Amino acid sequence: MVTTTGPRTRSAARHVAAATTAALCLAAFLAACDPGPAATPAITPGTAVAPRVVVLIAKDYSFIPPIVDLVPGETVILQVVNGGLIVHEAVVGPTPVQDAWEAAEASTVSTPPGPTAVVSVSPDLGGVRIVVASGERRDTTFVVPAAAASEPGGWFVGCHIPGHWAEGMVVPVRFVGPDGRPLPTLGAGTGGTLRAPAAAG
Ligand SMILES: [Cu+2]
Repeated sequence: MVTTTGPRTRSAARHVAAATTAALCLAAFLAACDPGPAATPAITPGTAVAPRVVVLIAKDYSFIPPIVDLVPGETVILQVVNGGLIVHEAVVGPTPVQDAWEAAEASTVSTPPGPTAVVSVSPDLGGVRIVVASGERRDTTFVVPAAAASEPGGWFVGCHIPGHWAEGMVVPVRFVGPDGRPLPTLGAGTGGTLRAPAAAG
């Protein structure tokens, strides 16, 4: 058997070398461009003088957007729009707050149609609760606690009108810095699995 290193073989070798070089360049390019943790668009944190508007749209039975970005320490105007056919609410706060409202409102499950039943929770577990009738909008000014990102379990926006959380009316809060980069957090708000409130089992 005769082997040669004729023009075709040398040409193939050049192609292999070129392909290898291209692969190495691509790898170097991708390494240089590694974006790290997913970033959201930069946020200008709200202040007492110039609160940032955060729009939450409630539907039957979900929230838009699917993740709510908040900057610890900022002042926001929570603008809750109910685009559904029935009353909804937006409870904003950490897991204990969500659990408290779920338990409190469970007692209203058999109330007849009409005005929303009056329910309450311990003031230290109140968080922010914004009840909005179908087709209406309510604006609420809220200062995000500076230490919110370090609370275990994460923060959520949820609706606790009986059955609504279970239907899917809960979205996580993602705490981010002013540059839009997610902050280290102990909670599930950066994409972990949402669990049902304690009262719902
Ligand atoms: Cu609801």
